[in-house]
Amino acid sequence: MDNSSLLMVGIGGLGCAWAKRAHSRCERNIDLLLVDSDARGLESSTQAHVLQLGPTLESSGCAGLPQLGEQRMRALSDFTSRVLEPVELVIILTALGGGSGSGAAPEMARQAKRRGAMVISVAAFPFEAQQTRRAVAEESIAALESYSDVCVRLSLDRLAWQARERGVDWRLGAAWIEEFVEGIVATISHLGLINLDLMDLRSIVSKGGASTLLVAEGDPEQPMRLFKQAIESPLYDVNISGARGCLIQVEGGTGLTIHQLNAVTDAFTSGIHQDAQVILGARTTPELEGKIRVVAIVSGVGIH
Ligand SMILES: Nc1nc2c(ncn2[C@@H]2O[C@H](COP(=O)(O)OP(=O)(O)OP(=O)(O)O)[C@@H](O)[C@H]2O)c(=O)[nH]1
Ligand SMILES: [Mg+2]
Repeated sequence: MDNSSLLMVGIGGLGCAWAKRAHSRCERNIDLLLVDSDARGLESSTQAHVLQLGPTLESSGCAGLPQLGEQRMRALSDFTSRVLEPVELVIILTALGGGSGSGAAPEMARQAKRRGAMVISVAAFPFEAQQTRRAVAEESIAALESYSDVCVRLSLDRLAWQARERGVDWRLGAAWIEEFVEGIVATISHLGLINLDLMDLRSIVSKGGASTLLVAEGDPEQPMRLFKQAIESPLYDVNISGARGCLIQVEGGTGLTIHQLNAVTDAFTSGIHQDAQVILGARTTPELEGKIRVVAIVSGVGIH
């Protein structure tokens, strides 16, 4: 797949920071667009499209005003139209609760959708203690979900907890997000043994209901542990038990066996609806010798 047909978009301060780091791990496979009102967030060491929201002379944010973020994003639709021209799939990364991300992310998703692209959004929720920001986030996520084919909710509390475990600053240490996005991009951009493509993805996400993504990497002989790792990630509370659709892409080293493939597929689909549509893809890559990576897109999910 041509990499200009995939676009990663970081929106707002944290969203841009995460997108830059995630992009540096898969830059050959996906283009990058950074959107923020604060110029400091837009500097990038890799090649990126850059979009500053609003007047360029001030380097402040949207001061927690999502309406401002949305208006400014709307005003830039000529630019986004050009960037979106060849794009088939957009992955949006943002943290909600401020002005830029909460306002501009749903508008970006709306513009991408209107141009016929598929939209996967990864949106973090503010800390429990930040009640005002959480109210802003609740409103924004409803709009973002309505314009996204898959919307993955993350919890900043869980991300911060995990960063502490790894001994890093939570703002910089979102390694989990990098791995997660890298997994998605690798899955979508590589051709598999059993070939999956965007049509398969569309067929799964068109099931209706909420959708989410699970990503895990580890020992191919420990399928249940991989599944637990995916479920216990910094996702917002997700319950996949009633899911109606599941697309699973498994990547392993050249030693990947059919037995391992079946075991991991069983682990990831054991709890979903018995009549769910399951689409399976697999590929081998020398980079993953002795390891296995699973990316599952689950649709028809209830979020509690
Ligand atoms: N406690 C704390 N939370 C933060 C901090 N920075 C970001 N956050 C959280 O992350 C969310 C998103 O922050 P940003 O990405 O900086 O917001 P933005 O989209 O750039 O929004 P504006 O700066 O208002 O335009 C906020 O709602 C907070 O919940 C910080 O320094 N301390
Ligand atoms: Mg900001």
